[in-house]
Amino acid sequence: MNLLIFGALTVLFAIASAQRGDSANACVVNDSFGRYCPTTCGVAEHLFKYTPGVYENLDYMLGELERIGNLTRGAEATVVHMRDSTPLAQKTSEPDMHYKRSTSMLEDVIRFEKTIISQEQQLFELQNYILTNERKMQELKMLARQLEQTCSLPCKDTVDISPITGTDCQDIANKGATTSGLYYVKPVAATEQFLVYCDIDTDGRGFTVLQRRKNGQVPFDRNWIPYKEGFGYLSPDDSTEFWLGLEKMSQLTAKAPIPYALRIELVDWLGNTKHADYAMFRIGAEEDKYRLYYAYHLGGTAGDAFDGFDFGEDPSDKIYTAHNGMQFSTPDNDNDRYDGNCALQDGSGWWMNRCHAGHLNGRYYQGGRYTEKDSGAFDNGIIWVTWHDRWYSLKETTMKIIPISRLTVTAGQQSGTKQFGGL
Ligand SMILES: [Ca+2]
Repeated sequence: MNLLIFGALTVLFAIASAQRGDSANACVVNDSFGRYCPTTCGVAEHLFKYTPGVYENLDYMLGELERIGNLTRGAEATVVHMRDSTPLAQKTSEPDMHYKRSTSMLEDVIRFEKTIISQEQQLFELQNYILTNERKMQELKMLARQLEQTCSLPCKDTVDISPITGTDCQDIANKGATTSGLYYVKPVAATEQFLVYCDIDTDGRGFTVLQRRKNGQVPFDRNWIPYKEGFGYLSPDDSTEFWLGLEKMSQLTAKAPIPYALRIELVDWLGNTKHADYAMFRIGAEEDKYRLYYAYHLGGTAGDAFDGFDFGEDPSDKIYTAHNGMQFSTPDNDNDRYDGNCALQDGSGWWMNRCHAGHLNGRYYQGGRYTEKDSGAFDNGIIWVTWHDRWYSLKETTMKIIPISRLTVTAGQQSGTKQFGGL
């Protein structure tokens, strides 16, 4: 643009100066143009006549061109200044004030936009939080209503305990008790009476229950004192798990004037029921670590796991897994015949040998089947290997005692309809 303007100006100056220079010369008439044609001088005269106007116009145009030229140069300078000052403003510590101000404003705008977006996000999250809380409150209100309905029913905080007492449950049944439930017994060797669950059947047999597993709600991973004193819950409807306690078991059996039979009842996860009976069952005193004694296996459908089991790994397996004559062991009181601690490994209390073939205080495994991975390498379930293998944990167990003379139901005794082993 610049070159074009200067070019145009140069041409105009050249024309103007040429015309002015020529106008000073006088016209020389030349007749050879003829009478009907204007002479050279006529043309010159005509030309001179218009010259002042042309000059005037030219001067005006020059002025205009110069003004435009000046304006263009100014605009160009501004553009150049802007172009040059931008990087300068970015680099120098004291940038152009306008640039600085506009940049700062822009940054503010961006910052505000970010803040707005962030706050919108926070609002969205808070709204969600409120909705979740409202839902939870609705659920809680519903639960509260359900609880109110439940609590409006009269609560039963007492248990009916029969006034009939005796030395054991058979004694109580002999005195006329016909229903299973909670009774106080006072064995000959006991200084105080204590509560037991009596399993009394229609044949008038009264079993005193020592141990009950049925749902895994009571942990059996306990130490010496709880196993001595007893733990779990006695309930009148046989709905809870418990361990009566070694001291009571010892009081019931060790110095009893009549020999006892131990009946073990087992239920697997298919609902099958089996049992094992042992004659002359008794539990020693605490000084002898509540040692297990029995005379022999009376029979039953579950096999004799207390006699040990040959797992096929070592011929000595059977001897080292027999339970008769074993002292009781708990994780904190190792009385087993193993270099290690069976009760600690299995997390239970039991008459451990090295270690067991029958283990009714083992860990409760829902569904029965478990693996070394589940148990930490040890067969620590509720085991009776003469029925199910040691990686199968039984669903329910009962250990109960009865005077051996009453174990077998004989004809003419009470209703007399059941035969031996009938459950
Ligand atoms: Ca040991």
